[in-house]
Amino acid sequence: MAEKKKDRNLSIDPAALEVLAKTEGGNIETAYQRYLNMQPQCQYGNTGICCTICIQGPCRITKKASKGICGAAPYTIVARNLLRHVLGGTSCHSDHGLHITMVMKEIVDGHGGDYSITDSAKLKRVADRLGIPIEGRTDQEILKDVINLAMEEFSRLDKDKYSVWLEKTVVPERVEKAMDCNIMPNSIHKTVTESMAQTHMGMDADPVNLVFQSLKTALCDYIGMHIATDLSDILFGTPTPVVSEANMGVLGEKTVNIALHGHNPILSEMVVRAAREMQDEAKAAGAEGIKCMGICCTGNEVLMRQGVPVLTNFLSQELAIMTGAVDAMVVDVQCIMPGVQTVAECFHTKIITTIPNVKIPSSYYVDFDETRALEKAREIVSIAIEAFKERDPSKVSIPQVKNKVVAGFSLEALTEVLAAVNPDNPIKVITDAVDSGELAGICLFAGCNNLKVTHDENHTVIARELAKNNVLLVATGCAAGSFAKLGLLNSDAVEKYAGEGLKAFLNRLNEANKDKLQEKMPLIFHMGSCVDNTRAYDLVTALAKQWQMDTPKVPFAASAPEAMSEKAISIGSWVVTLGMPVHVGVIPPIPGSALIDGIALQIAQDVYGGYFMWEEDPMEASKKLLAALQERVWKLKVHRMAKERYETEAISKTW
Ligand code: NFS
Ligand code: SF4
Repeated sequence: MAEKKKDRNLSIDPAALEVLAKTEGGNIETAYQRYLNMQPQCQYGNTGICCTICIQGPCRITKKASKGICGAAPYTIVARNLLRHVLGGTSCHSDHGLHITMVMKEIVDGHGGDYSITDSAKLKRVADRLGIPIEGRTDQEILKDVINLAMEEFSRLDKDKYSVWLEKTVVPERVEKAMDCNIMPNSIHKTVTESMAQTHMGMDADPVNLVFQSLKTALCDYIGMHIATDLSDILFGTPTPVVSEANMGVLGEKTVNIALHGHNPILSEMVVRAAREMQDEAKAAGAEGIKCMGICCTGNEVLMRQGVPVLTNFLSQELAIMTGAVDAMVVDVQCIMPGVQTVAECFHTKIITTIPNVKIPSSYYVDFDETRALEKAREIVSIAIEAFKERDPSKVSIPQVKNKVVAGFSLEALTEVLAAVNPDNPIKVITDAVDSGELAGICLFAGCNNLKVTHDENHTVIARELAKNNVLLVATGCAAGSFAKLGLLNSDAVEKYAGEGLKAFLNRLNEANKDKLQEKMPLIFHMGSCVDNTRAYDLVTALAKQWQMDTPKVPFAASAPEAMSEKAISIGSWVVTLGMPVHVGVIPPIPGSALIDGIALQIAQDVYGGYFMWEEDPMEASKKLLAALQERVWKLKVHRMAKERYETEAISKTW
């Protein structure tokens, strides 16, 4: 197995391959090399049957030792590890949401500094959805209530008061389901504390109880993410269609190049603003100006709202530095490989960490104090300008690879595009196209890169296959990063890869929007960063309402073809809980227990309508996703016919 992995292509991204080829035989180490050094990886850990919860361990399940030292069975160990993974993801997303909440609390209290409400219409929409009065009130008054409620979503302790953000954003059947299964969260912090306690040595040994708690925790992930997206839109604006470009060719030979890496727009928005103001300083240093560009989800945030180009996605973050043309890499939170610092030390690049709980030894640390945000952002840009002066031209080698990107499809923006076809009921444009057979369903591509599979390959192969079969595609996170880099987020890709039905659908949108939008529709709609998976799920909710069905009948599937992080596991878990089939292209550490594996792959469907599919082969994965969509389209049709024939309401709670 390890040998096979060594022979495999490392990436299908031509820019990444170019950088890798140049350094082959050189001494700069990257994740691609470290992955090979790591082979063979431990199969106990890989399948989930290694427990390190207490320090009598590690306990591995073998033929000789069928239980942990404390007597924990494999199903307990796998389920407990799963809950710990979900906890990691949930905490990360919720911490991100909380950070934005607390910055906005400052606005409420009258010391927002450089931050203020940008999108008052979104504020009103969010408030209205949450049941907060908006009539005759100022933005400041409405925001106060929204932020107080957001803070309660983290801290509520009463056992009979439940998350409002969850209740108000999904269909009522999903809330009922969560209540029935006793997984409706009171609040994020309460659930996280419960779950950490539940996974301590000598606490819960019941695998089913642990799995249910994983789903409850995953719902907190959804709440934290939804808060992050809603508040980011209010603070920085709801994305609208934007044209940009992606891949390492966006690096300027003569500009100060600042890579924005991480997740939270609180920092990156300010750096983009400061960079725009400081062009003259860069010129005084001999540069032609300053260019910002994004990596990972901070990249997605500033692409969506500011049109900032995409430099690369997760796996190739170190390779971007190896072009010799990145002057500063500014990072906030999550998915930052510590390896970037080691690579940066071979060049003039400065790694700038900014957040108290994300530091890297030897990097620059600029404490990003939000009360002095713009001043701090200027300090960061100044470091980049200084670094530019030290750039060694003999080390610069920029792959001339870039592709046009049309992005910015928040659900609001997508709805507006659809409204050009049907102003009275925009979402019906999609449901009609599915009902008529023009579209085979909708698929969300989400998630990361993972060296266990070839970089970017699963993403692209599955997307092209689904497009050929007329599936409407939306994307977030590093999946969207892959598509951006490899030229799938533009209308040329529609010509190349879309089946006839999808083409006809997108052309109808083009025709209706031709006076409004400068660009034609892309093959895949980029909905934003990973927290913006809630935008994609809001689309599911809108479709369910239009079809008057609970979500398990909606022909919508999700795929994380190259899942890597704990966040991907928590997202996948709430997407399943909220009724969707989820394909994962890298098998998570679950199959070590046949019971837990069976729950994920099958039993989940009986309870929630959603379920997981593990499939590493991209062509097989495409077939499974298409089959899952087909089944739902068929059920939808049967129910509609029953409804028409017997003039009854469709039985919305069965599937
Ligand atoms: Ni999502 Fe976005 Fe990328 Fe994965 Fe990391 S950046 S939050 S976790 S690797 S998609
Ligand atoms: Fe081993 Fe039990 Fe400790 Fe886990 S909790 S390490 S199974 S003794």
